[in-house]
Amino acid sequence: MNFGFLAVHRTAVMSKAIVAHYYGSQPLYSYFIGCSRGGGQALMEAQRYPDDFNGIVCSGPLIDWVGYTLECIDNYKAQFPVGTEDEDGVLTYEKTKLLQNIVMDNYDEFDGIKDNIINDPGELTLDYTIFPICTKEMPSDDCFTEDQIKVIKTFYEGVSVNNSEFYPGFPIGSESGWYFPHLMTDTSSSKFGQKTFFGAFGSQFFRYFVFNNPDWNLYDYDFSNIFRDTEYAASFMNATSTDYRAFKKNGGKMIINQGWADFSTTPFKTIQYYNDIKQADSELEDYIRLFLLPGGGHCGIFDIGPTGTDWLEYLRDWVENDNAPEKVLVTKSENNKVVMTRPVFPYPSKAVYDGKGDPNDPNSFKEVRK
Ligand SMILES: [Ca+2]
Repeated sequence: MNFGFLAVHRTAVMSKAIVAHYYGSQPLYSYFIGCSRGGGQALMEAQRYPDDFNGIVCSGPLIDWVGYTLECIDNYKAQFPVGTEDEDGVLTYEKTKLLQNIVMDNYDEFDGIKDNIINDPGELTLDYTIFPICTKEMPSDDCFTEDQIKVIKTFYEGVSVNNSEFYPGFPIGSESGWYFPHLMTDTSSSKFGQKTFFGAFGSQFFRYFVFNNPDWNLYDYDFSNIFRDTEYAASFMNATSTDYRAFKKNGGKMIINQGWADFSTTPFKTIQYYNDIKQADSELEDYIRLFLLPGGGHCGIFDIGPTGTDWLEYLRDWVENDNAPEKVLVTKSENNKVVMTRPVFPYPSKAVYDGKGDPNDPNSFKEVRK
């Protein structure tokens, strides 16, 4: 329970008591900012303890632990289909580079700019015929084996249970981040009995949160039991509630932001969830807004596009001055110098290039509502 939802709440209560004791008065405003697991904590706070914070920044959130970890396992099984100790992964580092190059050659300029950034992966459908297939006898550096295509498909298509999507896969443009957590064999993971970071992450969740069984083996698991098996773990781990009535009533404000090239918490889940909470309250944009960051990685890791901005300042202006964020400027820096600035708009709006201006200048983009 502490890890699931109580710890942040208790920390907030204690911190406010310390502040009040030291300064002699309660803080005027309290803010929370968190990414990944911290993004999940951000949602949990707004859902369960809507009095704790006036404003919350939720970045790249891990919303649904069950779906996320099942995807980790599904991807892991695709990459290591046999499960023996000496097994090499199907998709190699070199092939992820080839994959990135082919994807960028085919989709980068769809948004009008050749910059390795896919502006809106949600509008694209991947055509698998762009990937050259090796003949059985002739594996080579510039083609994929059928097995490698299978891994790639698993990553893009997410995890299905009983033939329907259980958790969405990764977008076009996120490939450069795939290798490190999902494919790279790593000795710090092998002590958990899996070869990769995410393999370990997924199986540890099932071992200790779902089954309470250290011998649980991901290769033996029948996915069709997932709903029944995870009901209890989901009840305290998942931040999937769509009920923000109390947070809204208290005047709470939340900015959610999500990298479009996130290789860990897929943006498709964040968008799905945002659409769900929007469905629950048509006035959602009055107090919760989502910003999608083209080329943004996971919490600043493997960013391709511009993601630098002061979210807290936008949030503070919203909470304290009632200035809702209509447009956020994000920057990309090289050697401590800003080389690119672009605007992002609250979803479902997006920034679209005007086709002629300097692509590093925010004035070359206009807001288009989907
Ligand atoms: Ca582009």
